[in-house]
Amino acid sequence: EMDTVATYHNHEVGSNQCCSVVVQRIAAPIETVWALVRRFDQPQTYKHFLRSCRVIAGDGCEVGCLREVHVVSGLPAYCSTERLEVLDEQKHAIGFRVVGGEHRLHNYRSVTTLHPSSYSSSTTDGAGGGGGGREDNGGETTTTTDSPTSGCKGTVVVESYVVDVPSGNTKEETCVFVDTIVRCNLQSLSKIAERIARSSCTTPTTP
Ligand code: A8S
Repeated sequence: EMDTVATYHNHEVGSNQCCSVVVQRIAAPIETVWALVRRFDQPQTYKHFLRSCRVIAGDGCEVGCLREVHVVSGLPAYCSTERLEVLDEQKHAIGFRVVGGEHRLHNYRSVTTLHPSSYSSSTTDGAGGGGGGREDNGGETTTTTDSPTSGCKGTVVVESYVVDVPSGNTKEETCVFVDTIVRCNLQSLSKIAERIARSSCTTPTTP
C-alpha cells in the first residue's frame, strides 16, 4: 500500500504551483468506495459542487477520455474540461487533469487512491468522520493499514493534487480553497459509501 502512495502521489510541482493532500477514512469496504470513485463519467454522484457532467470524448472510463463538468452557482467557476489520466483497477487509483474550462484552477491535476483498512465496530463514529490531513510538500501521509481482518472492513482515501497558483492569490489561499473542495467531496463520498455499506449489511438473509 505504501508503494501505491509513492507511485501515484509523487507529483512534480512547479515554483508557481501548490500541492496538498487530503485523507479521509470511510467505514465501508474498498469495493463499495471504488465503485463510486472509478466512475469518471459520473463525478457528480459525490462531488456536490458539480451540477452536470457530459463525456465529450471516449467511452467515459478509459484513460484519455474527456469530460465536461458544469459547476453549481456561487463558486468562482462555470465549467471545466477534464482528461482521465490514470485508472488502475488493481491498485484502486484514479487521476485526472484539467485541460480547459472557465475557472481559476489552471493545470489542476489530482490522484485519488483507496487503501483497505479496518475499524472496530465499537468506534464506528470515529471511523467515519474526520481524518482530514494537509501537508505542504508531499511529506509522509498517515494511512492506517491495520490488518483488514481485525475489524470491520473500511477504506482510507488519499487524494493529492497540484495546481497553478492563480494570479492575485498566494499558495496558502489556493490550498485553502482547493482543500475545502476536496474535503467536501471526500466527506460526501464517505456518507454515500457508508450508507450503501450499511444497507447491504442489514439485508436479511434467509436461512
Ligand atoms: C475535483 C476537485 C476540484 C474541482 C474544482 C478542486 C472545480 O470543479 C470547482 C471549482 C473551481 O473553481 C474549479 O475533484 C473547478 O473536482 C468545483 C471548476 C475545476
